[in-house]
Amino acid sequence: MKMTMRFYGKDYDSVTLEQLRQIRYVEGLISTLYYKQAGELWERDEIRALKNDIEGAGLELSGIESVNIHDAIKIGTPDRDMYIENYIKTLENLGEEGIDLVCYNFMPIFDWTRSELAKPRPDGSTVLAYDQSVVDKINPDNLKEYMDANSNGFVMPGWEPERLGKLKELFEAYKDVDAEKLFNNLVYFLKAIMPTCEKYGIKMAIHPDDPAWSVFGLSRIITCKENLLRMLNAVPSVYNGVTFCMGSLGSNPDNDLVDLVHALKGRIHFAHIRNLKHTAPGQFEEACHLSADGSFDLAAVVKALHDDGFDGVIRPDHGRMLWGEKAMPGYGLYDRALGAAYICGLWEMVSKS
Ligand code: DNO
Repeated sequence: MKMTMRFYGKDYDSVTLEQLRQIRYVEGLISTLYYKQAGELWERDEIRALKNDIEGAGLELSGIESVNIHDAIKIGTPDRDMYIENYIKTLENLGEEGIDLVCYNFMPIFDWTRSELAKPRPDGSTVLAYDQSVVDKINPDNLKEYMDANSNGFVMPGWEPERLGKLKELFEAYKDVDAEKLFNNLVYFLKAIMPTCEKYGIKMAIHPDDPAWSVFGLSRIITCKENLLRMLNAVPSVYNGVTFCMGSLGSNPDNDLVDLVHALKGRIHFAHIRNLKHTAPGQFEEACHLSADGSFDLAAVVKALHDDGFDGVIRPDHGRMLWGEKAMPGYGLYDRALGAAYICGLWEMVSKS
C-alpha cells in the first residue's frame, strides 16, 4: 500500500507542500486541478505543472481526486458524447503524464453532504456532522449559502459555486433521472472510457455516495454492496474499480465494511480510511481515526485490505479541526497527519504478524 494525503494545489490548500513532505508516513499526494469545471478539458501542461509542484517538494503525484463528471453525462442528455470525448482526452493527457489513478463520483448535483461543518466536541475540537432531520428541513436552494457561510472561506470540494449557482435548472434537468437511468448512464460512460483506461493503465475508482442514500429526492446508486457489485459486473474490466471510502459507505450502518472489502477484492484501487460515530438513525458525526473514538473498527478494515493483497493507494480522510487550525472543514493538517500515522501503524502490525 502507498500512504498519501489529499492536496488541493498550492493556490487552494491551507496545508503547504513543505508541511506535507514532513509527514514521514506519506509517500505521495492525491491532487486535482481544483479550478477546473466538470466537463472542461485538462491540458497536458497544466497536469505537468501540478506534477512539478509536487515533485519539487520531494513527493509524487499518486493519483487524481477528482476529475468531475459533467451533469450531461449523469443525466444522459444528447450532448453527453461531447463531454465524454473531453473526459477521454483528459484521461489521455493524464496517461501521457504517467497518472494511473482517477477518483470520481456519480452523485447528482451535490457531492458529499453535511448538516454541520464545525460541530464542537467536548475537547474543543470540531467535526463534520450529518443529521437527516436537519437536512430534511433545508431548502436545497439555500444549501450553497449555508455551506459558504460555514466553510472557513474555502471552496469545498464538490461545492463549486459556478455549478451550484444554477440549482433550479439542475433540479429540473434531473427530475426524470431515477436510479435505473442513472445506473445506465454510468455504465454508458464507463464503457466509453474503458479502452482509454486500458491503453494507459488508468484505474478508475468511483467514490461512493456520501451519505450512502438519496438526499433532496435525487437518486444515489453507489451506496451498498449489491449496487457496487452490479456496477463492477456491468463493466468487468479491472480498470473499472472503486474508492473504498469507509466514511461514505459506513454512513449506513447496514453496510458491513469488512465484508465489503472482501466482496470488492481486486477492484479497490484507492482507500479512504476514516471513522465516524453513529449517534441515531440517519445521524452521525465524524470522529478521529482511532477505532475507539467512533463506530468503525479500523484495525479490522486495514487487516481485511492487507489480507486481500491490497496494493493500492490509501489516504487518511476527514479529520477533526484541532489546535486552532483554520482549514477547509475535514481537511486540516493535524488530524489527518495523526490519521496517516495511525493507519501506517496498523498496517505495519498486520504485515508483521
Ligand atoms: C469529500 C470527498 C469527496 C470526494 C468526491 C470524489 O471530502 O470525499 O468530495 O472527493 O466525491 O469525486
